[in-house]
Amino acid sequence: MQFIGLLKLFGLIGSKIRQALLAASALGLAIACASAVSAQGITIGLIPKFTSDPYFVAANQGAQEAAAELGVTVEFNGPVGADVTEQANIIDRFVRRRFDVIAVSANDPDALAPAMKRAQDAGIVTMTWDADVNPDARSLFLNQATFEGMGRTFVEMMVRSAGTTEGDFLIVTAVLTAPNQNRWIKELKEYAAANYPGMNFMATLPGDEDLEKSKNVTLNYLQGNPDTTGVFTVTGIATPGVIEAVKQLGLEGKVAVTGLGVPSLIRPYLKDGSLTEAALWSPIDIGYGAIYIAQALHDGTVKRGDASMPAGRLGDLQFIGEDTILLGDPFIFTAENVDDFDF
Ligand code: RAM
Repeated sequence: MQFIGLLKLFGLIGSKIRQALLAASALGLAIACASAVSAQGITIGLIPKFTSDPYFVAANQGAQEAAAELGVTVEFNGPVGADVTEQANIIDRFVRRRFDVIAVSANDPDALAPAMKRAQDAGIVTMTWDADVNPDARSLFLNQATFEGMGRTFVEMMVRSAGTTEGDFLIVTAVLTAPNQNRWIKELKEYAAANYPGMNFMATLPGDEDLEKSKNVTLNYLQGNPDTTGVFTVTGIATPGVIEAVKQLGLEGKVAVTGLGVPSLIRPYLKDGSLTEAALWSPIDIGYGAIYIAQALHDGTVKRGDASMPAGRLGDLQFIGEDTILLGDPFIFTAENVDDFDF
């Protein structure tokens, strides 16, 4: 009886200490002497571009699911807004706490590379998911969809949404340094040039991963350019903001909007017809897959140049190129299917 009571007491103390460690790191305090390494399993730091986005909340949900299956600890921590300096600070804190793997979705491939290399020098495995850093600053990258496929998807969705293959178009992006958005923009322009040469790309404006800012840059632009045919939104959080701007100016039905969309953010617009389609992959699966890759990298069961690796319920994930693993194909949401998704 006494023994069980003692165990309970220790269990309680253990969980209190863990909570305190998590709270301290959330406040941005350096924990000089504490190690987050659990008795069993490795510790993985999962860093999103920013935390105030249901996309990244869902990624953490998938990561925790994988962590439970693998018996590892995943600490999810990122800046509230898309701030690369704060991402670097979080990496440095994870290094001091001697994490085993650091897995990042980067706001800037160059600015984050020095912190990733400091982690490598400390013997920590570094990897990326969703948005890459320079290849020498990480081992593997988990890409959500092929870059070419994304370029084609954006343009074909716009052709269907706008009902034309020509005109003047605006792109509203994330931060101007975002590696995945910059590559998608390059690919969509190349695809359009090859297939629909009447599409003119007039401007690319950053909404800085902020819904209100995405709305405001669109309002300002469309006030001066009301004959715009369509707006591409190449980051999830921008889409509702851009549609709100189009509605506010009474341009609905005249200026088409399409791009990436997180179902929970775009559902009302799909239902009221102001958005006909938007694409995404499963953010839950990208978080889940990232943790399987982190564990395999740590164990040495996957390396650059492999062909595939097993990732739990996702089955075998395929390599595309020697250091990139593919999650899958983007999925297109419409008013008919959006209720099937709960992220
Ligand atoms: C935002 C981020 C992320 C992107 C999604 C669709 O959450 O920019 O990198 O992949 O949108």
